Order: sequence, then C-alpha cells, then structure tokens
Amino acid sequence: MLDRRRVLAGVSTVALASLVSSKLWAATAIKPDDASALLVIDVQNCFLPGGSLAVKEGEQVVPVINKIAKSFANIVMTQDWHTPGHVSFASVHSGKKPFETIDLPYGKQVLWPDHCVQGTDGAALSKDLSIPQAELIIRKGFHKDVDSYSAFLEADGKTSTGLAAYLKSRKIKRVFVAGLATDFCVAWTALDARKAGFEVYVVEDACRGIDTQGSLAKAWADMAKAGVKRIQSADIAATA
Ligand code: VGL
Ligand code: ZN
Repeated sequence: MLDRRRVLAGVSTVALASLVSSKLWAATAIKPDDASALLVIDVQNCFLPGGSLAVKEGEQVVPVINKIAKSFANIVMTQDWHTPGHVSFASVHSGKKPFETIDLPYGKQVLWPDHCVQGTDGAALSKDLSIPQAELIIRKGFHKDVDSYSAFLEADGKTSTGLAAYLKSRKIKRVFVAGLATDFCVAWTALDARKAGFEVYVVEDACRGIDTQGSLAKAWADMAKAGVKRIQSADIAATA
C-alpha cells in the first residue's frame, strides 16, 4: 500500500540520507598528515610532449601535482635514470622495435625508445614542477642490465632503491602516488609500496598512462586487488 504519506516519508528519507552523506564526505576529505608522503614519479622531459617516450597528455599532470603538493609536508620525487645503451632500450636488441617485449633473466621486459639517459636534458625533471619542499630525489634504472619501474625495487624483484627504509625511518605510513606513467612506474611503485606495508593512494587525475597492450586496465586491476586506493586530487584537503 503506497499512500501519499508514505511516499512523502520516502522522499524525506532520501533527502536526509544525501544530506548526511555529503556532510560525512566533507568530513572525510583526505588530510595528509606528518605520516603521509607524496611520491612524484618521473615527471621528466622524456615523458612530456616532445620527449622520446612522450605520454599522452603528460603535461596535464604538472599543475595538478603542483596544487596537491601544497598539502604535503613530505615529498619524494623520482627520476628514471638510465645508462646509455640500457637493456630496456629497443635500440640495443637487434631486430627489435619499441613496445615489443623480450625475455630477460628477471622476466618479460617491454622495450622502449631510448629515454631518460643520465645527465641529458630528457632526463631532467620538468621545469614547470613547483615543489621546492621535495626532500629526496630517488634515481632508478641506473643498472645497465636491469630496469626499474618501481621506486622501491628494481625489476629483478630484489634489489632495493632504499626508499622503503627511508620512508620508514621518517615514520611515514601513507604514500600518495602521482606522475608518469600510470601503468608502469606509478603502478609498480604503488604495488611495491603495498608490499612494503604502506597505505597507498594513487591520485588518478595527477597521472597519465602509456597504455600499450592493455597495460592501463591491467595496472588498475592489479592495484585494486592489492588494496591500492584510487582517488582524485579533489579528494585531498587543500591544506596540510
Ligand atoms: C617508465 C617506461 C620506461 C615510466 C619508465 O616512468 O612509467 N615507463 N621507463
Ligand atoms: Zn625507463
């Protein structure tokens, strides 16, 4: 029986519920604290327009990262930092082209155009980043025969960059990951951060992906399964 009173009661319950949830939402905007760190991954010229491994819309992450950075007391940046002739470059494997894969002793490796060679302008961080308070820059991928998408562990799965120990000694419990590329260095960093015991958030609109052979969808699925939280920059409270 659906009389007028009952319909009205139903409407007001819905209205009340949405009011409460919007209030709750405002109250639960994420506030980075002293135990939180922002990890800014590989915002380097090679991955930006005109770069040798340019990520589509890569430049769009820069203003978003600059904005959220204001909410963090702790920020670490990373730099992909390869030797000339690095094993991840298609140019050193005869007959291979960029985006093809090969089997290396540590597993499958996607081959890339030459990029982020140590000391070159392509390897430099974007001049448009404005994060003077960043306290550490982790360079990775500097062993000629091993790649390192992750800021924590090289692709052999065992050589550490030292980042987990650094963050733990600084009493960091939560990491927020942003940068390039969502499906490689961001995702591998987020997954290794979970393995190292951190609470992990990936800020989706502060990242862009390469998306080769389904890599972007797979990365989000792997991250969801590992308990990585997918958020937007607007979910982060505006001040620290
Ligand atoms: C990256 C491919 C090769 C990244 C680095 O920063 O995501 N992708 N090297
Ligand atoms: Zn690389």
